[in-house]
Amino acid sequence: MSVRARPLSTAQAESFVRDGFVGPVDVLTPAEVAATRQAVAEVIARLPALSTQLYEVEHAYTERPGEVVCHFLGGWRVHPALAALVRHPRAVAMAAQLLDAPTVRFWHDQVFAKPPRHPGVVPWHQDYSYWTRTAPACHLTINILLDDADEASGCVQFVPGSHRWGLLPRLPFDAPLEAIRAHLPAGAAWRPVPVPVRAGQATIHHSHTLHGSDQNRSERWRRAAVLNYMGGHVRVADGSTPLLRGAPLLPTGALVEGPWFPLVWPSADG
Ligand SMILES: O=C(O)CCC(=O)C(=O)O
Repeated sequence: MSVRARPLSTAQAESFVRDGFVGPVDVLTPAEVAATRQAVAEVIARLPALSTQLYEVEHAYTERPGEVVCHFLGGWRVHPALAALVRHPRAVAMAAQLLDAPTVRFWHDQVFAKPPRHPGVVPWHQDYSYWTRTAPACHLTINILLDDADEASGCVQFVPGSHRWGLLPRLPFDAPLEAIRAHLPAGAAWRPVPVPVRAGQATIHHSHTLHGSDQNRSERWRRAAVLNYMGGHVRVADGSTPLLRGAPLLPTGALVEGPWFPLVWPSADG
């Protein structure tokens, strides 16, 4: 598939810089959505057996699946369809355009899955609060919806401009939705914007943009396959433990590199 090296319009790229997010943007075809949905369902069905091969399965979800959103990292290590997504031509071209870096590296993937009528929320957070073991901050997140998502089903919400608020504390995944509000900088304007997205479309956000999502009050699933990328120059800021479970130990100061963190841009299509 041939994809333009700069697939987003100037207005879309400007909205990412100004607001800290952009979307919805088109990423997957209907056939790719179906294949990714199937892959996610297969991994979820085998989560206990696969958990040691994944980077992480949300602990609170394992203990209380009826209350906490299903969330895991590292699906690309266990399912070929999720591995193929990592180098999706449109996704990597959009990451390169918005990171404005000559090379782009895959950091990790995630899945968030909310069954119909499920009370789990994703509390407001900034992704980089989970990623300080890598630096500098030059990361972004592509959140690809596998189902149509709207406010009723708990689509992702963003606070425009919050990527300029500095790094806020990291709160537990099973914290109340708005727990972060006790930690906002003085004068910060709390004006969340929900972004309804159709299956196959995505939102893309900066590593410091505050975002979260509410309960799924609908009768539909709300699943997202998430791709996290970083500039190819990002280094290990804390080499005391592997950056991700099972990944080789890299020393502090080394480039984050190797087969676990492949360069995806420039790509063969780029
Ligand atoms: O899909 C969600 O509800 C949360 C997404 C999220 O936190 C992310 O994409 O970084």
